[in-house]
Amino acid sequence: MYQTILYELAQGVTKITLNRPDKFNAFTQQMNKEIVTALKQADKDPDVRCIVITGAGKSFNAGQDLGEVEGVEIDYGGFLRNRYNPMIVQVRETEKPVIAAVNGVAAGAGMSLALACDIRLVSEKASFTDVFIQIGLVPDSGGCYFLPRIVGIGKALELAMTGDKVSAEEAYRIGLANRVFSAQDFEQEVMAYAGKLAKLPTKGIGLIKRTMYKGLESGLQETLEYEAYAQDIAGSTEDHKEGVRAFFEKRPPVFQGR
Ligand code: T3D
Repeated sequence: MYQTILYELAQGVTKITLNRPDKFNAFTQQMNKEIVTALKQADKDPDVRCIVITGAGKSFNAGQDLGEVEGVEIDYGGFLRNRYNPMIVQVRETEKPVIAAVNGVAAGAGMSLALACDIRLVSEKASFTDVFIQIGLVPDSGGCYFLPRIVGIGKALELAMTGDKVSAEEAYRIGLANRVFSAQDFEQEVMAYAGKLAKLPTKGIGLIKRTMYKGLESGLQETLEYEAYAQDIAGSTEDHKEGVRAFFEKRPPVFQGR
């Protein structure tokens, strides 16, 4: 069904692999579209309780495929509105945790995609580069939104203005990476981490995602009210009941994700 990505589901975790390794998994129009479709598919499927986005081969993603745009007159605004913005919005609207498993370099819009994900797990061989400026462009695909929120405005401006490469170690130090794993164990560690998330109350995690991102945009009163609204929903889930029951029965809870 997919031509530029791989879609695999096992034990509650969907792995979406960007699969153009000879081009460092650079985005084509087809790939932008397929990522949106795959995220919607995973969001709708009750068997999916965590989503991992990773890259095939040596890199995570090198941004726009420059071969596709070289020498072509481009309506840059339209390009982003039609291709990249829907992809980024879909990552955020997906009511399941989305992990970027950054196996190698994440450049340009590839870095922005990783930033849009909820959690970034990084191989020791990974790096990030906000490479846009090196071709005279502005960070897009949410880069100007996510980066200052994750690392602070001073560091964000530095990374965007220079396009300098950030190593995995530095990414962890500045809060860009949640965890760094050895390259050898990377896939196994990522799947173990994702597997743990997939066993937690999925509905509750979706509500945390929605409420916390909304909190970033709102004042205290509005956030308090939204928390109350979200808690009404979380409080009526089977997983909430199971959590309380398990506490009193002194056993580990078994969450079903609903
Ligand atoms: O129209 C618009 O552009 C608007 C949309 C913007 C969204 C964006 O993402 S703009 C940013 C576009 N991306 C870039 O400018 C990144 C270009 N690539 C690089 O700077 C470097 O390749 C990397 C830093 C990503 C990796 O460097 P390195 O030294 O590890 O690898 P390499 O040798 O440069 O690349 C390896 C191969 O991947 C190479 O192919 P070859 O020569 O072995 O056949 C290279 O051409 C290919 N590749 C890497 N990036 C792209 C690419 N091919 C097409 N498009 C790419 N973006």
